[in-house]
Amino acid sequence: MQIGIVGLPNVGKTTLFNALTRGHAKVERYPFTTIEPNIGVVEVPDERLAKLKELIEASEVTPTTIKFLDIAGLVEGASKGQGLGNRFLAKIREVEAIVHIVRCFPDPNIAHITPDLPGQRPLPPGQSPSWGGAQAGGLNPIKDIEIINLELALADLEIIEKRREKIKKDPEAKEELRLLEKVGESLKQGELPELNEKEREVLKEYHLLSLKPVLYVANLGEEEEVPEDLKKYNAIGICAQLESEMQELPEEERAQFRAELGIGEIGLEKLIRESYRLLRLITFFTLERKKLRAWTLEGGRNVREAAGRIHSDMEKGFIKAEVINYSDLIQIGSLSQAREKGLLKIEGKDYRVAEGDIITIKFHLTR
Ligand SMILES: Nc1nc2c(ncn2[C@@H]2O[C@H](COP(=O)(O)OP(=O)(O)OP(=O)(O)O)[C@@H](O)[C@H]2O)c(=O)[nH]1
Ligand SMILES: [Mg+2]
Repeated sequence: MQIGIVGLPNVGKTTLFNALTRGHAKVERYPFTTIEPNIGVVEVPDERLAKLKELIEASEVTPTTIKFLDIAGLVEGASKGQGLGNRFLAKIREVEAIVHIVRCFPDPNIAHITPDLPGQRPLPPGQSPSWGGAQAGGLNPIKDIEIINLELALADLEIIEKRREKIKKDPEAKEELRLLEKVGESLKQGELPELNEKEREVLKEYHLLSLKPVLYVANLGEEEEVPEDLKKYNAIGICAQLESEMQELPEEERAQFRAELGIGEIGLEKLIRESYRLLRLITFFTLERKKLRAWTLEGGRNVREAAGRIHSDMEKGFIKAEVINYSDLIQIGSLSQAREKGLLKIEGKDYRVAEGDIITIKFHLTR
């Protein structure tokens, strides 16, 4: 599972990335600090792993991970080549989901790159209008979100246009052409098209950014709360700076620090959990020779697709799967008893994987 972090320049993308990955990627007061994308892997906390480990006497436990990709800030006109972000839009085409970070911290020392806010400084000669509107401290989260989403939509429209040109004379591609037109029309209206499963499948190969699930994250100052108008985006609030500073502390001190500041929930765990919920992700487990492992899957996927998460050979050569849910296993107390009682179910490729399923894939090698 890969999640791309997007947002305007200087909004705290890398700060959040560092907090998530305990990394030390470069963070500066100035926009366009990140040029080459930062990539980091985060373990997903899951209490069930410890319980399962004990129950099945696992020798090795591997939590599931999410890969985060932190790219250069996007600016107005990015899809047309402004700024640096456009070069890296391609990088986030491959991700499964997007974390869209929005600046909500007021700090007059950190430029906020957003165009046409009242009172902005005039452009210095030779500067591109897309980021010349740097205005210190001003906040306008909704406008910021709209700028980014427009750029994502424009970048998608370009892909759709290219594809349409290519297939417009192909009599066999009529349906696809109609679908592309429908999607294009919606995006032009600033809306998301309503798509059925089949249509989504057809569109998958274009990796359209606008169709990816998005988690909006308000990067708050220490005193702020998520602004009212961001609630319609289901935004969650996090103080990236504080979270990243806290990563530097030893574990014991971190808890104390939190208590002192009155921050109850661990912000990063909240972010990961919310990502799961909003992106409708589920966790399933595998157990192979006492090696327990957790995996991430989009909700609604079938067990053959789950097999593909583990290895493409398993998906290709899928025969069947043996499945028991975590809650059933915990209740019954052991795998052998579960087997005796017939609670280990044999499922075919169309079985829809449920949250907490423990799965053993039977497959043959197709090569
Ligand atoms: N006050 C405050 N400053 C923050 C917060 N998060 C980030 N910053 C500061 O904002 C500046 C930009 O942070 P970065 O993490 O580099 O931002 P970015 O979005 O990765 O920027 P680009 O890579 O240039 O697009 C740095 O000076 C950070 O210390 C925050 O929550 N509060
Ligand atoms: Mg950065």
